[in-house]
Amino acid sequence: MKLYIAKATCSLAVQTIANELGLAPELVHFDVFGKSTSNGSAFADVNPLLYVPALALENDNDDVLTETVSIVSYLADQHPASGLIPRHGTMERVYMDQLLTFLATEIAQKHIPLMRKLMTPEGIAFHTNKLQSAYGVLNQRLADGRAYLTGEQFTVADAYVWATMWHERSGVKLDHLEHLMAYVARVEARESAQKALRDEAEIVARHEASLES
Ligand SMILES: N[C@@H](CCC(=O)N[C@@H](CS)C(=O)NCC(=O)O)C(=O)O
Repeated sequence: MKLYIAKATCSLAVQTIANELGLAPELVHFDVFGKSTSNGSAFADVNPLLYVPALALENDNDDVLTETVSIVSYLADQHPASGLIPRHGTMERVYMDQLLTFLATEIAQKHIPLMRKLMTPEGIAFHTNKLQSAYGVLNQRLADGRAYLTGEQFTVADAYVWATMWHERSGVKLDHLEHLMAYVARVEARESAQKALRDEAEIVARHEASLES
């Protein structure tokens, strides 16, 4: 498999889940601003919208998966014993899908126009407010002392939250949400997350060096 990633983006969620599962997809770095890839391929052929993550399965159909939620769910579903996602057909899975949709729409996508500095003052206030409320919901869930969002088991949702903690780049104050901040540190301390950061840094450095030479 080839996993297309970009620096400090939601692709870290997929890397983390792959690491949890002991998978080692070949990483390809996409430079979001310069539009080049670390292997010289045209990313538009992989995903015409130029969004990471994208996972090229290299199966008989050359399937390419996009959408963070779909990719992490697909990987975890291949390994049900990992406990990274509840099984299809259960209420736990319905609640997990609900949570993943919430993370994609109320958190990840709310950050992006803020980070890109594309908004009017009214838009900034609107998105900031929405993000603080959404993170407040997560903080409230964690207030009972649970280690992860759905209990003691680390799941795809936790990887996704960690990978999209972009509040500093968005200028959204979250320091008052103490359960959330302790939880994010807990996720970041996992070896799967640390390896994702190391692997990302390595391929970004290699790509940058190749562009300079
Ligand atoms: N709907 C996609 C969106 C992914 C997305 O927003 N990716 C960002 C990085 S987190 C990206 O590739 N941005 C590149 C760009 O905007 O040009 C998903 O949920 O996976």
